[in-house]
Amino acid sequence: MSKTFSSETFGQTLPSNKKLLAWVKEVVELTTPDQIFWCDGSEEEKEFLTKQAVDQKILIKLDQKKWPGCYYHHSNPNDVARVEQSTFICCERKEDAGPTNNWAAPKEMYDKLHGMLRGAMKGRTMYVIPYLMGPAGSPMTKVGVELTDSIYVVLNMRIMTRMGKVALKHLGENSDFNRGIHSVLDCDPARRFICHFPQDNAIISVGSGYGGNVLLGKKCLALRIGSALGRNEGWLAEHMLLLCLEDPEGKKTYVAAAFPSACGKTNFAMMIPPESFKGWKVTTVGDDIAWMKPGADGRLYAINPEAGYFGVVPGTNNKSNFNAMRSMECDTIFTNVARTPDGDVWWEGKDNSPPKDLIDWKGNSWNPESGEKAAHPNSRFTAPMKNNPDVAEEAEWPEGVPISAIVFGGRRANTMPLVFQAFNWIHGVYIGATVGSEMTAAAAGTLGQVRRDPMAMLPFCGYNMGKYFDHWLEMRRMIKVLPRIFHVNWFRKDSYGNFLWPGFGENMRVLQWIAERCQGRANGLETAIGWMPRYEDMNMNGIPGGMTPERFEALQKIDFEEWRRELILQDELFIKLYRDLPKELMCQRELLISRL
Ligand code: GTP
Ligand code: SPV
Ligand code: MN
Repeated sequence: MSKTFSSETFGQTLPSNKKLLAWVKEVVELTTPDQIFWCDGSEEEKEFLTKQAVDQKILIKLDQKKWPGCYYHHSNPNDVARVEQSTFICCERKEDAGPTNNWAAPKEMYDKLHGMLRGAMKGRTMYVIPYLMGPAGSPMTKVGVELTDSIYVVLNMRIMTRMGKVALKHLGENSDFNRGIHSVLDCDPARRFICHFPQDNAIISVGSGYGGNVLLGKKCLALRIGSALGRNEGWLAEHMLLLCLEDPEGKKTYVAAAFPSACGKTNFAMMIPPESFKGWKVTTVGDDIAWMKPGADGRLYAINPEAGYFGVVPGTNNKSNFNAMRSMECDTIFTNVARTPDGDVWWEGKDNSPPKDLIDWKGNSWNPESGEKAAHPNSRFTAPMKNNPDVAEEAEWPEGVPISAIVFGGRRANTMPLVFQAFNWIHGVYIGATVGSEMTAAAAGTLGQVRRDPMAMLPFCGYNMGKYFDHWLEMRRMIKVLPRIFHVNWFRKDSYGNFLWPGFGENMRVLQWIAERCQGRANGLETAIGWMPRYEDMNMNGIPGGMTPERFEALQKIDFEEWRRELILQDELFIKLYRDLPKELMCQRELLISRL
């Protein structure tokens, strides 16, 4: 092996784990980096790497008075979001990946990727990043090791995961760890592949340097590989936020919620209740991913496998998400927002006064008259979880939190009411399986188009979606105290195109109804689609702009013409999945039609 930086710079010795050493050696021989850097996760290492990143112009240092410990990164303009068309599940049989995933045979894909990786790190440094998904000491925690030639990936992974020595210690001599290889190559979209090998617990990502494509612990391990592991091991890996709601008597209710990318998970998880909700408090367990497993007491327990937030920036301000603003005040990496020459940052929706001399996300001076956005709509902040003033103490609990409610939601201008509750678990699985949402900038694709995004997992399920629904139905047998299931939509619009619901902190009103339904305290009306609150069942005190019964009726309206269309759209997914679709879901569909 060539030179190992950190053993010289920080006195770190190489781990003794033979499987790990042998695999790193193999990848070194394939990619031939000039140097190998074993990350230990220390502060000294962070300083050293940050300085290098600044010297290499990968990071720009922000004004340290305004933004202590914060840095800025421009990604390649061709590389600003996840790319679903380049994301593959590589298992032996195509039908195991299912009709909603891109599939390739493992051997062919390995050959192709190894060909691209051969000599790819020549002249570069290969960083070895051992990391944990989950709190140290949790029985649910998994170990991953990412080998990457991107210093930006290292600095992001050290925020997003528990990284370095802590992970090597957890791993010990065990050979059970996820093997991740990442190389930016020449960042050519034509040579961009994000590939998962569930049977080998392995990931290879090439040709990108951005977010979910390259921070391999996040979407690749915690969701795609994780969902496949969960199916075999009896748990669920979900694209869900986790929050703790505490009522004025101090009673805590834990809620998990799945909304598609850029549809409000971070905002809901960090919500601050309106003034009129005296004594109510929301704390954040997680904002993107939940791993959920039945506990010995029969309840469903969830951990957040991450240690940081990779959050959407545009639209974030002190009013919409106060805790996100606090989270990004220090030790944060900003990617693709707008900046000023003197080290300040700005984005659409921050405030109404863009500073003079703004430099847009592409690095060009920005002209407010150009009609172009200064910050990319999918620009992000990477911030440590502990920056959040309202982070839940439970985020570090190895056993996780017992879930009372599971909430599904999408971004829908019509059809979907503000909130309704499923009749039971199977009906809830049907509601989750049929979630539709308008596409957002979080993935390259057609903005605004409604597509089915079952359980917000369409881009993240690592195996056949039909089998995944089966797994959800199977879980019912393993959970004795079943969480109640709900559906929400913050995005319904009136005929003028304005949101009918104020959203953000005001979502507390919906959350209160949900929590009280779980406790059997709140009333609801049985309707064709589920249980719904009436106007008088929700606390509407002090809603900005007011909420009349008429407006609430528009929000909750079940429009039969819209639902007829909705059922046709649901059919598209069901037909695609027909081979493996559980009968229970077809049956739920028939029941819904007969009720409507
Ligand atoms: P990913 O990180 O991509 O998984 O996204 P996310 O689900 O965490 O979404 P996030 O909370 O970052 O919100 C995305 C966008 O939706 C932001 O621009 C928010 O301002 C907007 N948004 C969030 N909550 C609400 C809401 O209640 N109402 C409205 N109208 N917009 C919202
Ligand atoms: C998402 O797209 O759901 C994200 C951002 O959370 S990324 O990490 O890029 O996948
Ligand atoms: Mn996400």
